[in-house]
Amino acid sequence: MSKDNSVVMVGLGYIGLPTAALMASRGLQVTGVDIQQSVVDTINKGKIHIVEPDLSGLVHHVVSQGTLVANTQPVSAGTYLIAVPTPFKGEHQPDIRYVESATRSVIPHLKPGDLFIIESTSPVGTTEKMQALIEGERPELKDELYIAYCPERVLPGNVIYELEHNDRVIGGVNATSTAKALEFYARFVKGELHATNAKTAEMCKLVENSYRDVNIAFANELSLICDEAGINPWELIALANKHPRVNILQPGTGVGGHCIAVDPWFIVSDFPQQANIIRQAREINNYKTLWVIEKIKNEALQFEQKHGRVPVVAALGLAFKPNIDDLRESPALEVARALKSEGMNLLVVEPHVPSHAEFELRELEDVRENADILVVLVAHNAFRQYNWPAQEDKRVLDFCGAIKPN
Ligand code: SAJ
Repeated sequence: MSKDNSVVMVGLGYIGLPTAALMASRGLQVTGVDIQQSVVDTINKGKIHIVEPDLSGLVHHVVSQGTLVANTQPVSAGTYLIAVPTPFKGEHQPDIRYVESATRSVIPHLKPGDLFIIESTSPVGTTEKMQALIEGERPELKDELYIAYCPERVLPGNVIYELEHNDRVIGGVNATSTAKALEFYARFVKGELHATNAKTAEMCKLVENSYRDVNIAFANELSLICDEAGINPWELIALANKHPRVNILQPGTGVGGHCIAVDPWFIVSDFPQQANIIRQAREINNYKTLWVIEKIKNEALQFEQKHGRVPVVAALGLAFKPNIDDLRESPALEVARALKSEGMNLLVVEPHVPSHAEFELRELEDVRENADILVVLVAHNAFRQYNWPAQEDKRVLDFCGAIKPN
């Protein structure tokens, strides 16, 4: 492997494409594989189909120099990486069908000495399952391949930098596999590489996101308690965080994105007896979004009773977190949709996207003048930094501590 520069990356999504492009810019010859012809065509034109700062220029560069080529089928290579989605099936059960079909797609190309690495977030034991699948189909390759798991841990919006600089946890199915995988990542990762076994590496990824989910749930639970007690939760948290060993996260509209609201269920579903705090954290963070919707509905009702007309409600923010244009699995979007389906007179502001299929997007200035109730759903800097004039006549419900104390 060490002299073989060829890599196949199966899955050209939010992780696979940036990783493929980074490897291609560091002297590796990469074939990116995606089942969608349109994705393959877009990339081969040097363009991208996802939103991520700095990715477009990098992909354009490596495609023009010929070190990244996209294809709908794998080709023969020295290293195979799998970065396909692991969605849910049924009630929060992890579905590893795409990891399995990606693995099956490379099996005919495998030869002794090849390195096979799974990066997709996966339930514990997946790497060993894929090893068994490969060895079942190609028994002659038993003990001839290097097989490992290495999760990515990049933050959407900062992927290119973090792919290169974050530490990586690398777990092989045996010590030689771990060593081979370490040698491979050392070719393009500047962060430290930490060796372990496959199961620990799989669990490590799930634990990282569960840790964050539990800590956000703590903050969200505090915000519900504070609402009852008449205390500003952001002031409270800022003060508590002055303690040298306390670092509480921020309450908000709920937890969105593709990772933190998903990965903890992989632990809960496999360890239902033990994973109690992890399950409750998920439930609290999901409930927080419903609570926000109820709060807004109540406020609108009170307005109607007082003024004899339905209020104009402005929803500020649709993205799943501050200062990005990513609306995937966004609690703010869920709130806006729920208000719209209630027939509310709704104005929506999302400064990070040019347009939206379901909502006509407005300027901040416009809604500030015309709305009766302002609800802040995402703590975008654009809202934080806006010069909000004192307006006695307007109600402001700030669910993320962006503009004024509740
Ligand atoms: N959130 C809060 N309060 C906070 C922090 C976040 O409500 O104090 C909310 C955000 O608004 C958002 C959600 O949580 O809706 C998740 O945002 P995030 O910035 O915490 O995380 P993601 O989903 O963008 O990325 C996470 C990262 N994991 C960790 O920080 C442990 C990233 O490193 C992972 O690579 C990524 O998940 C992934 O792909 O698993």
